[in-house]
Amino acid sequence: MADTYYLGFDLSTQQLKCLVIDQKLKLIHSETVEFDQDLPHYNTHKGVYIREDGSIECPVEMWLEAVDLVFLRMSKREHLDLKLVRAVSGSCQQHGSVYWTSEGPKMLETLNPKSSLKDLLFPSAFSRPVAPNWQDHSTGEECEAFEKSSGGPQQLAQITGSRAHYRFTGPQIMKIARKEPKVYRNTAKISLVSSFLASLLSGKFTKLEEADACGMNLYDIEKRDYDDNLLCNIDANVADVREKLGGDPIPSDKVEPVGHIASYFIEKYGLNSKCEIYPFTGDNLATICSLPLRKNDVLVSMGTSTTILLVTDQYHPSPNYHLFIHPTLPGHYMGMICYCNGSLARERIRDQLDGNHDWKLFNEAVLSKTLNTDNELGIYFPLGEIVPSVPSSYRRATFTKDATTGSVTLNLVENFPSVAHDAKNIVESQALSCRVRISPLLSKDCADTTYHLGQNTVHFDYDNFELSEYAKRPHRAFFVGGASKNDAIVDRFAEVLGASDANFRLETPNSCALGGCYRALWSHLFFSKQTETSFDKFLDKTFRWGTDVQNLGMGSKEMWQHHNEKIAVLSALEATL
Ligand code: ADP
Ligand code: XUL
Repeated sequence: MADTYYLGFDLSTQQLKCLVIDQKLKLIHSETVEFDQDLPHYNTHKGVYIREDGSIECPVEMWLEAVDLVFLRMSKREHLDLKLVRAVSGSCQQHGSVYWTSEGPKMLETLNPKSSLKDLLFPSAFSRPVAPNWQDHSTGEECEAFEKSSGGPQQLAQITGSRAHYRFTGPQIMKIARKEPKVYRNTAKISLVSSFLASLLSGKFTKLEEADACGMNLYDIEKRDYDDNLLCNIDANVADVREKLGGDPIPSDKVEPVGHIASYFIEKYGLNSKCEIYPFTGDNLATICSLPLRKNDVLVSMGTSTTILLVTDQYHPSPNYHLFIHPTLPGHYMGMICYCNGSLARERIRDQLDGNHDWKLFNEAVLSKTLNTDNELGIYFPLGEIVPSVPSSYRRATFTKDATTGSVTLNLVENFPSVAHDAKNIVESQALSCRVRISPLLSKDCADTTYHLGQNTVHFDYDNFELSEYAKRPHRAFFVGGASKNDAIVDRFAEVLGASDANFRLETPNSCALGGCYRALWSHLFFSKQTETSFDKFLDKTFRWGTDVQNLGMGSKEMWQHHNEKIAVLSALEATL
């Protein structure tokens, strides 16, 4: 069978990347345009402009130029025949928005390949030359208005999957409507960055994609419709706001191309007129599509901060994390939990143990069987934390538990006997915090019935559950990011999370773009009736398990049970923050 190719784009903050895979998921090519380096005339710093009032924005013109440049470079690669590309999808930085004039969408439909996207579209297609970036923090007043109009953070999270956030698109559009009324009036359509790129490639204005639309504080996830009350924050003329957003988003369970590649790209760069464009989504959502993640699987990303992504069928929103509609699995959601205090907090303890920044002593402490921390627990937040939502704080405690009632008595202490205790305790408490926050998102059948946690009620964030709620184990855990190279840290995390089926470690340097490639391939096969398999099963079957992941085996069940003893203690210790 002749090879066919699938493109996955990633328009992130600092670069535009395009990966090419074949039908067997083999990576054929990777092309990147680095904004600061390759397009220095925009004078961006790490891809953005930081304004005096603190706003953070990206030049739309630069993105147009980047799209031409990435295609130009690919069209010159001898081993890459762009005629073989059957389908395209991808992902973009979440929450950013692009503002079109009424001419803009029409101009997309008549792109002349003799010119460039930038010269053809800029500035007249856009009512605003810049797009708000997810790092922007300038919408404090608007966030307040969003929470007030819905009854508070918890109610807003219940409706939209998240409480109000500066970066979310609803508050961002509201700010523009208030502070730049002329721009808002001149805006006929608004795209998310993901639907903007899909629009460029298909040569027509493309609706928002539903999973990415959950990052706006505007979309009622259970009703699967925009919430009029929330839209009202932008403009009382709700019908007009809906019109600007292009009507209902593209439902995530609809597998259909938004169109074919625009003739501009066919004539200019040699793409095939049959090449289909599938919806683009947000980068975190695409990351879960880059791995064979199924319901109750969890991805632990151990970068500077710790981010947990998990696939769930439980709609249990919280103001402390995010739920999005899953981009490819009908009836499922993606949970995203972000902790500020990940690697940096561990590094501080490492450096107290070893001034040369070596992890050896830290790791020995984490794995030590003789260092007894059984009646200790510590919380280490050098930075203010999101989950739980508290300012910078440290707590160390020893505890006793009443054998009959299970009630916990804490004894707060200044220090443990040595810093080695802190090393062991920080990894345990970070992992335990992840564990208790993912439990309500795991299906009921994840409960380990061989172990009884007891009936006492414990409090975490906005939840008061019986301890037994936390007897759930994810099916599989995937560890990625800088600190996942560290065996001691990963072993302990795996032990506390207690995945029932497997633990894996993998490198995901290109995860968002790869997720786009896989979505393009699967969507093409599904739409053309070459497969009836769902996305997760398809990827599970075709994933290169032998080469792309390292199986870390199973954690010990005894150790998982051992850490259960500290759930009520963590709840009590967090109550002191
Ligand atoms: P980001 O995506 O946030 O830029 P990375 O995924 O590259 O970050 O991870 C960077 C973090 O990984 C650093 O803060 C560092 O502490 C941590 N890290 C790197 N190597 C190790 C290691 N061997 N052991 C523990 N942590 C490590
Ligand atoms: C997610 C978020 C960031 C951006 C990065 O809510 O704001 O992860 O998506 O591109």
